[in-house]
Formats: sequence, structure tokens, C-alpha cells
Amino acid sequence: MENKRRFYITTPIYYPSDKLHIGHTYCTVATDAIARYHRLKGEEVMFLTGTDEHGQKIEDKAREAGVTPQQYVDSIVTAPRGVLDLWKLMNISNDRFIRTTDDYHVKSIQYIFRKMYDNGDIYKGTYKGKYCKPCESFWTESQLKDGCCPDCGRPVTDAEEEAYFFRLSKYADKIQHLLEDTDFLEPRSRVNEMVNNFIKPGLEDLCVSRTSFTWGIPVDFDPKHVVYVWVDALSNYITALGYGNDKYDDYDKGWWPGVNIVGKEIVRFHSIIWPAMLMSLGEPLPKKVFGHGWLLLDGGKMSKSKGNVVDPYLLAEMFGVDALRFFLLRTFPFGSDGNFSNEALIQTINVDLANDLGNLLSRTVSMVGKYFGGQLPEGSGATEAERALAAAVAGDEAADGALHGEGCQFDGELIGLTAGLRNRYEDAMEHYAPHNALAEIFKVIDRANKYIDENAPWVLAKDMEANGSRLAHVMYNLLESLRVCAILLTPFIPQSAAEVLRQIGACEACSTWDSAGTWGSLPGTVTVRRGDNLFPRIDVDKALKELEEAAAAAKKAALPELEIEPQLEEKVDFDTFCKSDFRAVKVKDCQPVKKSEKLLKFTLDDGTGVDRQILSGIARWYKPEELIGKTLMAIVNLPPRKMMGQESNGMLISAVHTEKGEECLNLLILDDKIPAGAKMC
Ligand code: ME8
Repeated sequence: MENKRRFYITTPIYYPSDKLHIGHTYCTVATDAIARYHRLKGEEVMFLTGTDEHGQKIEDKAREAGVTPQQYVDSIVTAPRGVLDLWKLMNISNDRFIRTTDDYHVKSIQYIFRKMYDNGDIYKGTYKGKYCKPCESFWTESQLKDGCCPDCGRPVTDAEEEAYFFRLSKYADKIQHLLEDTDFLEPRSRVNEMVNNFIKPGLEDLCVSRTSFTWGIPVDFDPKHVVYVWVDALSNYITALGYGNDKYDDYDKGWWPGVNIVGKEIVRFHSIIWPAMLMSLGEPLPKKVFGHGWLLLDGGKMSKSKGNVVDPYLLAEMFGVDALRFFLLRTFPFGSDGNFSNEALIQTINVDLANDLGNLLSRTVSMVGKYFGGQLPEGSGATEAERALAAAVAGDEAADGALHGEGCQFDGELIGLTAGLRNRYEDAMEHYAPHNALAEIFKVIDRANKYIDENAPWVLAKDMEANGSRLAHVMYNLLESLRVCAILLTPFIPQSAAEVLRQIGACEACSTWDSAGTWGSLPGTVTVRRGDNLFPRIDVDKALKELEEAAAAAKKAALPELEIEPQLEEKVDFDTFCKSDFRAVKVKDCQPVKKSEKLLKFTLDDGTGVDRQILSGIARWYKPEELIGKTLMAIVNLPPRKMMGQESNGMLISAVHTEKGEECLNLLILDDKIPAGAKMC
């Protein structure tokens, strides 16, 4: 046990400022399949994922939402249907989950920053950029939109900010050597891109602290600075093992160095900045950085701002988690970009899973049931000659192919192909090519389906006395091929593969990696267990229509909150409308909410004799004192909601519209002669 190989694998930690979409799911599911593959081989695996929670973007989004940044990230990471829930749903087998707001990570980052400062690789300088006064935001030249602030569109001015810099330039030669002369970065095509676009033009030192926002890890020896993005984010791969903190002690236990799987747009940070940081710290470099491609929609990258994200919850709930996992890894070569489409998803499920794998399983299990009462008779298993052929193929020796007897040619082809499968699969997985590993499995599944037609079991079954033992052997060969495929499918479709193994009666010992390389592991007298159809065929038109409707609903929900929509809302029936309780309310008191720029807290007389508290995000438009005594309209039967730790019981009604790009809001102010509690109808 002690000599077990340790394999540490990571997937990028996700920014909780956007909605998780199918692209993020792709990256995490692929890393999960690779982690599970190493576990299947008997290695000790640590798989890390997490969330990257600091930065100006989060600070801004939190402000917009009227909550603290910590509340904002919590609402995305730990809330129902948030990040943690999605990974649970997708059956992600991570051993550890890091949040960059975790105390131990904060401590480690301060240690790392100080260590690089003490060794002279971090120094204080001046960050020159562009500044938007109304937004109080710094921008780089490349972030500007038509030379103006990308947020508000107003002109920017040149500005300077004191900042710390990391001496990235010092490591340029070493990094170039690492990229060009080792297989540190894969696929190789990304190496030229890095060297030609970033290293050869000259690596500049990197700005690693900021003073213009506060949502970050303070530099402990100069706390007006917060550590800026990449030092904080990249270090997660070692802080999660305990580097610089005492939460974990795995860093020195042979877990590091690990493999970093990342999307192509962050290859630059992982293959240039990350190794330079580790060189500065005197720590070992990752074993490998693998840069996978993007899932594209209509040829372009998915992004929330384009409104073209695909919701993994929707797809997983509609088609099943394993079907979605399978599609992502079967369809797109891992190192390249691929075009996502609902049609391709449904087609893959119907062809590969329902037709090829599903049918092979259900036909085989039901024939064993029908012809042998579910249990194969004595003597159905692999012959010595077949075992020898399989062993020769698996051992890469020249097999003499000497199978004799009835059906020997078909048997030899199926057994030969299946016996070599584990090697071909392993080769693909070791080269980070899960799509090739799956393609190899499906060659065997196709061959096994053909084998059924070649042997026509229904014809053999007509004369059981003459053909019974041949028929049993044909069934055995099918079960054995299914067994090897199911074991190797486990990293991709864990639940379904386990169900295949259960239905074909594979015991624990014949469901292992070792047994996947040994033809004939299944006992000859195996008993099958019929079960549900694993992958029912999908009605393409119906599913596409449902997806279209769901996408339209999601698009509508994503429209900017305060813009008048060109179309009126969908109709509601009269009874539903009548359930909404609109009342006149009188403002007894109105106060700003501490630490919120958006919220006002109202104490209202709603006619019941008990004060009602409502929080409303209207501070931009009204001063609290101007509303005291006014008669407003509120809906009072909404469930209570917590905002900034305070309860809000209802909602004030206002009219919203956009004028010259500006959001305008007007509360519905009623005639004072209307008494508190009057019902609106
Ligand atoms: O980059 N196709 O976070 P992130 C494939 N926090 N992969 C995609 C994708 C798509 N359409 N869209 C996103 C970050 N991804 C940083 C990482 S690591 C120390 C810090 C991938 O939320 C993307 O390439 O923007 C990245 O690998 C991951 O999703 C998280 O992206």
C-alpha cells in the first residue's frame, strides 16, 4: 500500500461572479474523469477544485446586489443550486474544495507574498493605467471600450497607483526553456503560442497588488494593498495541500507536484506566471499543465453577457448526469475547441448510449434470461486457447490467432479487440485524450453488436440440444466484452457503468482494473440480473422543443432588471392574480441601511396595528427623509427575505424605465386620503 503512486490533479477554481455554464462543467467533468481513471488504476488520488472569490468584479457585483462581497460569494457557492450543488449533481469526486476566502488560504497567501518580497522578487512600484472617476475604477488600455470606461462608457484619464510588482521578467529564459525543451505544457500547439506571443516580445513584471479596491487578501506588511488576482488564485494548488498553513499537512507527503488541467485562455497564467512564482518560492513545478479547448456556441465563446450560456442543470436534469458527462467527453477532442449543440447532445445519447451500449446490454442480458434462465451453464467460459490469445494481445506479443472450432473467426476478432482495449485506453488517458479512450471502447461495443448478428443466437436457440453450448459461449463472450467496457467506462459514467456491471453479474473481483486486462475473468456460470433500460431513446423533436422553451424562459429571466421589456408579461389567470395582496402603506420611518449603498429600510403602517419592515433598493433615487409620511403601495404577502442580515416583509411598488441609458425609478405615491391597509384591486 505504501508504494502506491500518488496522483494530485486540479481543475481551475471558478469565479463566482458569473453563472456556471456548460463550459465550466466540461472542464470539471473532464478532470473528474481523469481523476477517477487514476483511482481505477489503483493510484492514490487527490482531486482539488474550488472557487476564486476575490477581486473588483465581485466587489462591484456585491455592491449592485446590496450585500457584502462575502454574502455575495456565499450566495453563489453554498446556496441551493450553487457551485457545490452543481458539482454534487454532476457526480464530481473532488477530495478537497478550496475557497480563496478560506482563512487558511488567506494566511498562506500572506506568507507567499512576504516570502517573495523578502527574496527580492516582489518590489514596490507604480501601476500606470486609466481611471474612470465616476466609477472609481482602474482599467488597462486593453480593457477600455472605444477608449472609454467599459462600465459606464464615459471618458477615462491617465492615472497612477502605487502597487507591488513581481519580477516575472527575471524568469523569462527559464520559462522559455521549460516550455520549449520539456513536455511541461500540453498540447504542444500551445507552446508556440506562449513563446511567440508572450515571451519573445519581452515579459514584463507583473502587478500583484492593488489599492483601488478592498475585496482581496491584505498584504500583511502594507495593508492598504490587497494581493491582486493571480498570486491569490494560482497558489490555491499548494495552499490546499497545506503550503504556508497548518490546516493541512499534505504538501510534504508526496502530493506535490501535481497536474493542472486548465482552459486555454488561462494557459498563459499557468504556464508562465505559475512556474515563475514556484521558482521564486524554490518549490517544484507542476508535473504538467494541460490546456483544454473551449466549448463554443454558434462558433463563439459562451458568456453571460452574450446571453448564450447553456445551463448544465437543465441538461443534466433532462437527459441524466451520465449522459451529459458522456457527451462532453466523447464528442470534443480535449485539446481543441468544439461546437456545442443540443442536436449533437441528443444524437450522441441516442446513437452511442441508447442504441449501441444500451441495446448490447439489454439484448445480451435478456437472451441469457430467455435461453438459460439467467445463468450460463457449466463450461460456458473462456477456453485456454482464448485466454492465451487474449494474454498475447494484451502483452503486445504476436498472437498466433489459433482459435479453432465453430465461430472461431468471430470469437477471435471480438476477443482480440477486447483484450487489447485496456492498453489502448490507458495510452489515450495517459495522453489526456479521454475522447480517444471512449472511441476505443465504442469500437469494441460496435464489434460486439456485430458479433450478435454474426452468430444469430435466435437461430442457434432453435436447436438447444445441438447448439446450446455454442450459444452459451456466445453469450459469455458478449458478457465478457461488456464487462471490460463497463469497467473502463466507470470514470466517465460512474453510475451507469456500475449498473452495467450489476446487470451482467460481475462480482467485485471481476470489476477491477486488473481484471479489465484479463479476458475470461467472469466465471463461466455467471448469473445476470435484468434491470431498467439504462439509456432510453430520446424523442428528438420533443426534446428540442422543450430545450427551446427553457432557453427562451432563461433568456427572459436574464434581461436587465430595470429595463422595460418590449413585450408584456405572460398572462396569469385571474385567481392567481387575486392572490397578490397589494395594500396602501404609510411610511412611519425610513433609514439608510449600514454598509449598503442601495437599500433603504422602511417602517410602515399597513393598517394591522403592527409595524411592517420592508427593505427596498431605491437609495439611488430617494433620500430617506423625503419619504416619511408618504402613502405608498406595497405587496404584503411575499415570503420574508433577508437582505444585509435584516428581514424584509414585502415589496414597495414602483415604476421603472430607462431614459438615455439611465435607469429611472419612481415609487407609486398614493393620495394621502387613502387609509393605511386599504386593499388595491
Ligand atoms: O478562469 N469551454 O475562472 P472561470 C471550456 N478563476 N471551458 C471553459 C469555458 C468554455 N466555454 N468557459 C470557461 C477562471 N471555461 C479563474 C481560474 S485558476 C487558478 C483561476 C473554463 O470561472 C475556463 O477555461 O472564468 C477555466 O478553466 C474554468 O472554466 C473556470 O473559468
